[in-house]
Amino acid sequence: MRWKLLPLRLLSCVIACVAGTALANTQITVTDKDGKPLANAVIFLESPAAKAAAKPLSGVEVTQIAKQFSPQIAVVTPNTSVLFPNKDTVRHHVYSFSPAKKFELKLYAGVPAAPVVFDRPGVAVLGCNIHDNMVAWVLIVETPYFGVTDGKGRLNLDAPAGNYQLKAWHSTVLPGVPLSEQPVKIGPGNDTFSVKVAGSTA
Ligand SMILES: [Cu+2]
Repeated sequence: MRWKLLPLRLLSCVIACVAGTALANTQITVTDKDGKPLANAVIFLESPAAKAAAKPLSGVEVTQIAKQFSPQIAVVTPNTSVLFPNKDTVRHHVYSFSPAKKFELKLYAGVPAAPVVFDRPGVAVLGCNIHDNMVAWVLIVETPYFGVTDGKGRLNLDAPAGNYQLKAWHSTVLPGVPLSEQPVKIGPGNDTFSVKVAGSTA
Protein backbone atom coordinates (compact mmCIF):
# COMPACT_ATOMS: atom_id res chain seq x y z
CA MET A 1 0.00 0.00 0.00
CA ARG A 2 1.29 3.45 -0.89
CA TRP A 3 1.33 5.92 1.96
CA LYS A 4 -0.44 8.62 0.02
CA LEU A 5 -3.45 6.32 -0.35
CA LEU A 6 -3.89 6.20 3.42
CA PRO A 7 -6.80 8.35 4.61
CA LEU A 8 -5.48 11.34 6.56
CA ARG A 9 -7.34 10.33 9.71
CA LEU A 10 -5.81 6.86 9.65
CA LEU A 11 -2.41 8.34 8.98
CA SER A 12 -2.69 10.71 11.96
CA CYS A 13 -3.79 7.75 14.10
CA VAL A 14 -0.77 5.76 12.96
CA ILE A 15 1.49 8.67 13.88
CA ALA A 16 -0.26 9.15 17.25
CA CYS A 17 -0.13 5.43 18.04
CA VAL A 18 3.58 5.30 17.25
CA ALA A 19 4.05 8.34 19.50
CA GLY A 20 2.22 6.53 22.29
CA THR A 21 -0.94 8.63 22.51
CA ALA A 22 -4.01 6.93 21.08
CA LEU A 23 -6.44 9.58 19.97
CA ALA A 24 -10.15 8.87 20.12
CA ASN A 25 -12.37 10.49 17.53
CA THR A 26 -15.45 12.11 18.95
CA GLN A 27 -18.36 13.38 16.90
CA ILE A 28 -20.30 16.12 18.63
CA THR A 29 -23.64 17.58 17.64
CA VAL A 30 -24.55 20.94 19.16
CA THR A 31 -28.03 22.41 19.39
CA ASP A 32 -29.41 25.64 20.79
CA LYS A 33 -31.88 25.91 23.66
CA ASP A 34 -34.73 25.08 21.25
CA GLY A 35 -32.99 22.00 19.81
CA LYS A 36 -31.96 23.63 16.49
CA PRO A 37 -28.45 22.88 15.09
CA LEU A 38 -26.05 25.53 16.35
CA ALA A 39 -23.33 26.70 13.92
CA ASN A 40 -20.16 28.46 15.12
CA ALA A 41 -20.39 27.02 18.62
CA VAL A 42 -17.06 26.37 20.31
CA ILE A 43 -16.63 23.05 22.10
CA PHE A 44 -13.63 22.30 24.27
CA LEU A 45 -12.54 19.45 26.52
CA GLU A 46 -10.94 20.30 29.87
CA SER A 47 -8.97 18.04 32.20
CA PRO A 48 -5.76 18.33 34.25
CA ALA A 49 -3.89 16.44 31.50
CA ALA A 50 -5.41 18.69 28.80
CA LYS A 51 -4.33 21.78 30.75
CA ALA A 52 -0.78 20.42 30.97
CA ALA A 53 -0.79 19.71 27.22
CA ALA A 54 -2.02 23.21 26.26
CA LYS A 55 0.93 25.10 24.74
CA PRO A 56 0.72 28.58 23.18
CA LEU A 57 -0.31 28.44 19.52
CA SER A 58 1.79 30.11 16.83
CA GLY A 59 0.85 32.05 13.73
CA VAL A 60 -2.62 33.10 14.86
CA GLU A 61 -4.04 36.13 13.05
CA VAL A 62 -7.36 37.94 13.18
CA THR A 63 -7.49 39.96 9.97
CA GLN A 64 -9.63 42.97 9.22
CA ILE A 65 -10.93 42.80 5.68
CA ALA A 66 -13.98 44.40 4.03
CA LYS A 67 -14.63 46.07 7.41
CA GLN A 68 -15.10 42.72 9.15
CA PHE A 69 -12.94 40.52 11.35
CA SER A 70 -11.76 37.23 9.82
CA PRO A 71 -12.10 34.80 11.44
CA GLN A 72 -14.89 36.13 13.60
CA ILE A 73 -14.20 33.46 16.23
CA ALA A 74 -10.64 32.53 17.17
CA VAL A 75 -9.88 29.85 19.77
CA VAL A 76 -6.43 29.94 21.34
CA THR A 77 -4.57 28.59 24.36
CA PRO A 78 -3.17 30.87 27.11
CA ASN A 79 -0.11 32.98 26.20
CA THR A 80 -0.87 32.79 22.48
CA SER A 81 0.23 35.89 20.54
CA VAL A 82 -2.36 37.11 18.03
CA LEU A 83 -1.59 39.54 15.22
CA PHE A 84 -4.31 41.85 13.90
CA PRO A 85 -3.32 42.73 10.31
CA ASN A 86 -5.47 45.33 8.60
CA LYS A 87 -5.98 44.44 4.91
CA ASP A 88 -8.42 47.29 4.28
CA THR A 89 -7.48 50.68 2.91
CA VAL A 90 -9.35 52.32 5.80
CA ARG A 91 -7.83 52.38 9.25
CA HIS A 92 -9.23 50.37 12.14
CA HIS A 93 -9.04 50.82 15.90
CA VAL A 94 -9.36 47.39 17.50
CA TYR A 95 -10.12 47.05 21.19
CA SER A 96 -11.43 44.73 23.89
CA PHE A 97 -12.87 45.79 27.24
CA SER A 98 -13.35 42.18 28.37
CA PRO A 99 -11.85 41.12 31.72
CA ALA A 100 -10.12 38.19 29.92
CA LYS A 101 -8.04 40.70 27.91
CA LYS A 102 -8.25 44.47 27.83
CA PHE A 103 -6.32 46.07 24.96
CA GLU A 104 -6.46 48.77 22.36
CA LEU A 105 -4.71 48.98 18.97
CA LYS A 106 -5.08 52.66 18.20
CA LEU A 107 -6.09 53.72 14.68
CA TYR A 108 -3.77 51.83 12.36
CA ALA A 109 -3.21 50.58 8.83
CA GLY A 110 -1.19 47.54 7.80
CA VAL A 111 0.23 45.10 10.32
CA PRO A 112 0.68 46.33 13.90
CA ALA A 113 4.27 45.85 15.05
CA ALA A 114 3.36 43.94 18.19
CA PRO A 115 0.91 41.08 18.61
CA VAL A 116 -1.58 40.93 21.49
CA VAL A 117 -0.81 38.19 24.01
CA PHE A 118 -3.92 36.53 25.45
CA ASP A 119 -2.52 35.43 28.78
CA ARG A 120 -5.46 33.98 30.68
CA PRO A 121 -8.54 31.84 30.00
CA GLY A 122 -11.84 33.49 29.14
CA VAL A 123 -13.67 35.25 26.34
CA ALA A 124 -12.51 38.55 24.82
CA VAL A 125 -15.09 40.43 22.75
CA LEU A 126 -13.41 42.57 20.10
CA GLY A 127 -14.74 45.68 18.47
CA CYS A 128 -13.57 48.57 16.31
CA ASN A 129 -13.93 52.17 17.46
CA ILE A 130 -14.55 53.33 13.89
CA HIS A 131 -16.90 50.62 12.60
CA ASP A 132 -19.57 49.77 15.15
CA ASN A 133 -20.78 46.67 13.30
CA MET A 134 -17.39 44.95 13.53
CA VAL A 135 -17.36 42.25 16.20
CA ALA A 136 -15.20 39.21 16.86
CA TRP A 137 -14.43 36.91 19.74
CA VAL A 138 -11.21 35.36 21.01
CA LEU A 139 -11.74 32.38 23.29
CA ILE A 140 -8.80 31.46 25.44
CA VAL A 141 -9.10 27.81 26.56
CA GLU A 142 -6.75 25.75 28.72
CA THR A 143 -6.77 22.73 26.43
CA PRO A 144 -5.52 21.76 22.97
CA TYR A 145 -8.77 19.87 22.33
CA PHE A 146 -11.30 22.31 20.89
CA GLY A 147 -13.28 22.95 17.74
CA VAL A 148 -15.98 25.07 16.13
CA THR A 149 -19.22 23.58 14.78
CA ASP A 150 -20.05 23.67 11.07
CA GLY A 151 -23.29 24.94 9.52
CA LYS A 152 -25.10 21.82 10.72
CA GLY A 153 -23.94 22.17 14.31
CA ARG A 154 -21.41 19.34 14.03
CA LEU A 155 -17.74 18.93 14.75
CA ASN A 156 -15.14 16.19 15.07
CA LEU A 157 -12.63 16.30 17.90
CA ASP A 158 -9.58 14.10 18.33
CA ALA A 159 -8.45 13.79 21.94
CA PRO A 160 -6.67 11.16 24.05
CA ALA A 161 -9.06 8.78 25.78
CA GLY A 162 -9.96 9.94 29.27
CA ASN A 163 -12.38 11.88 31.41
CA TYR A 164 -13.09 15.49 30.54
CA GLN A 165 -15.38 18.35 31.30
CA LEU A 166 -16.95 19.25 27.95
CA LYS A 167 -17.70 22.99 27.74
CA ALA A 168 -19.66 24.84 25.09
CA TRP A 169 -19.74 28.51 24.12
CA HIS A 170 -21.75 30.46 21.56
CA SER A 171 -21.74 34.17 20.79
CA THR A 172 -25.46 34.47 21.59
CA VAL A 173 -24.85 33.48 25.22
CA LEU A 174 -24.44 36.75 27.10
CA PRO A 175 -21.07 37.58 28.71
CA GLY A 176 -20.96 36.54 32.36
CA VAL A 177 -23.43 33.67 31.91
CA PRO A 178 -21.72 30.40 32.96
CA LEU A 179 -20.84 28.14 30.02
CA SER A 180 -22.83 24.95 29.42
CA GLU A 181 -20.77 22.01 30.62
CA GLN A 182 -21.03 18.28 31.18
CA PRO A 183 -18.65 15.50 32.24
CA VAL A 184 -17.76 13.11 29.39
CA LYS A 185 -15.70 9.96 29.08
CA ILE A 186 -13.86 9.86 25.75
CA GLY A 187 -12.83 6.62 24.04
CA PRO A 188 -11.06 4.45 23.36
CA GLY A 189 -12.76 4.18 19.99
CA ASN A 190 -15.38 6.44 18.49
CA ASP A 191 -17.93 8.34 20.50
CA THR A 192 -20.84 10.61 19.74
CA PHE A 193 -22.18 13.29 22.04
CA SER A 194 -25.07 15.70 21.88
CA VAL A 195 -24.68 19.07 23.53
CA LYS A 196 -27.38 21.65 24.15
CA VAL A 197 -26.12 25.19 24.75
CA ALA A 198 -28.35 26.85 27.31
CA GLY A 199 -29.39 30.41 26.50
CA SER A 200 -28.24 30.25 22.87
CA THR A 201 -30.20 30.78 19.65
CA ALA A 202 -29.27 29.44 16.21
CU1 LIG B 1 -12.78 49.37 11.83
